[in-house]
Amino acid sequence: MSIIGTAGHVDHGKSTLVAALTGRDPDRWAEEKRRGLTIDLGFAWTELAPDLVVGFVDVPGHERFIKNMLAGVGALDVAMFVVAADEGWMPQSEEHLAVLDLLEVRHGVIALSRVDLVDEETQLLAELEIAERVAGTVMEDWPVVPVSPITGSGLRDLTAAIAAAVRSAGPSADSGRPRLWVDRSFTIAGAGAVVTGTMTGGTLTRGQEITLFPGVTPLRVRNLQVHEHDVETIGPGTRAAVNVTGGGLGTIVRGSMLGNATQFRTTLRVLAELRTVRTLEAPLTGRGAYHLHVGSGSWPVEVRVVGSAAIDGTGVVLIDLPAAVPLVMGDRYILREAGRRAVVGGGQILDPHPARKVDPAAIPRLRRGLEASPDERAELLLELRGQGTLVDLATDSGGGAVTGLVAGDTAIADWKVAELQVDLHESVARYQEENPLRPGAPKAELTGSIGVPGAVLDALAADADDLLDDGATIRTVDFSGGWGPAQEAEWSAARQTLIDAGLAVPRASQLGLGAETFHSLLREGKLVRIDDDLVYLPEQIDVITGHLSGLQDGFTVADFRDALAISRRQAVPLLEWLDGNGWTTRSGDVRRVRKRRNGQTPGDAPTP
Ligand SMILES: Nc1nc2c(ncn2[C@@H]2O[C@H](COP(=O)(O)OP(=O)(O)O)[C@@H](O)[C@H]2O)c(=O)[nH]1
Ligand SMILES: [Mg+2]
Repeated sequence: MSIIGTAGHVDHGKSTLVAALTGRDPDRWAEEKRRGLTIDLGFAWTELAPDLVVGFVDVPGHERFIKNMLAGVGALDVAMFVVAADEGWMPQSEEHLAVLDLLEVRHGVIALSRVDLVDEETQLLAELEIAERVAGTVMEDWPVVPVSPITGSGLRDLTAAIAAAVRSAGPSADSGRPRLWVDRSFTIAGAGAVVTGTMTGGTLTRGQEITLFPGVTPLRVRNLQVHEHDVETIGPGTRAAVNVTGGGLGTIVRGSMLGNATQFRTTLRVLAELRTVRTLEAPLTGRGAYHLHVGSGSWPVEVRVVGSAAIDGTGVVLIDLPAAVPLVMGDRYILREAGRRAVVGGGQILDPHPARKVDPAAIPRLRRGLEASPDERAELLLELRGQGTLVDLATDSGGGAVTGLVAGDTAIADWKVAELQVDLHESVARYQEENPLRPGAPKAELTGSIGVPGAVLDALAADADDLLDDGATIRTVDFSGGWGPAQEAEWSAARQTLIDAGLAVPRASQLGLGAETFHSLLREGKLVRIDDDLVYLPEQIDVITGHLSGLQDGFTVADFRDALAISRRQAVPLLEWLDGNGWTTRSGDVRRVRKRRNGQTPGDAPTP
């Protein structure tokens, strides 16, 4: 199915033509009927030719309602541009032409209406004027069809011309990314919230889950209607009413959007290419009060011109939005200046999440990216950003996937991989230099200093032949642990001190070991820590546990101290350590041995 949008100056006969073509009056509101003036969007449909059902979105032509007009033309396949033969080209003819041109609505017809009111010469002049005005625009090759819905003349030709335009436009594209910009929303007692809009990009099916943007509210499609009939599913190019249910709906406003949560994300700033309209009075600068129109929505925005002071022709702008809007690369927009009360330009979104500082070199690449496939766009965004999550790259590019280094949910551009490898090697080297006795740089520290998630760090380490990843730390393959002659000398002196002391060893802090050396010895098991200030060699621990077999059940700290010829300073922490390691158990002031060095527990029967 296809959607045809009307366009043209107020009172040129748009609504009358839609009514004549469809048999349905698109002006819905009492006020519209009373004043004979379209204020808001109107909708009608008909079977234009056998098997060619089309929907019409009828827009207001009055300049005051341009906002409503723009809400209706965001998802058009084909346009019916109307010029009254008796009035000729008027301001909103020009403005609506600019809109269709900026949105690149490629297919359509020009209805030269109200021909019953003019003579042949005036009609001819009107046709010449139209040809002049549309030259060089999207409308250049559209057929001009003289018509009068009042007398009925030309209606058959108009129908045929629209049918031909619809056929040459082809079916609305299905990219598996359903998107419906809400242009109306209301509540029906007993059914709940209903939104209407033009379906693009994919399908919606009764019962499915869908998300309302910008709030990212999960909803369920309860019912679907096309042309006032219930349907199971709607495809692209369909005007539909969608009955949704879900928590916290509140009021759904025009400019909201239905889509999949995994396929769209909102933004507050976009980088966009901008083409100004040919009627622009003064070059476009950042100083105007602008409104951005995308889909069915409009937002007051701040505009900054990038790379020059002003734009007259084409340029690039950064647009700051006052609220989150789900936008992707390639989305088309219109910019209106409230002060001039006029459409001043429009174009396509280049990057829905631009870098804080725009790189001028990125702009021509992004512009070329507009012609590219979603996959190519995703690669381009990755290339420009260096890294990004797969979901963000897919949503921003309109469904693209990237190749190359992917770690967990993060993709990294090749140049960024090279840069991160340099960072990683530098960080590891620095760490090893500053902590020569540690086993390597802890990963938790590296993820912070390099600024990547753990999965990326792992992938980088796996990729580097000269790095070793032991799970907790990363070190260079040639890292010896930095155990030099100075540490060796400290250690052998301390070891001798311990041996010379028997079991009555000095305090650990008096062994003359540096903190790094000390911790390294503990880590390697060359020293056994009993408490903060007491250590033994492993062979001394063997001697101590060997003494246990000589002790009777119910031995005291003093018994233990005397048996080992040590002082209370060593005996108390040693016994606590023995308790903790299952050698002894304490009850009150006395202990009993649970385990002896020969492996027998005291209660075991003696082996024969
Ligand atoms: N004589 C004549 N009047 C027309 C024709 N088409 C529209 N009108 C009248 O022009 C006025 C504006 O038409 P309308 O469809 O509301 O214009 P719109 O603002 O473009 O939607 C109405 O009074 C119509 O009856 C036509 O072909 N011939
Ligand atoms: Mg109208």
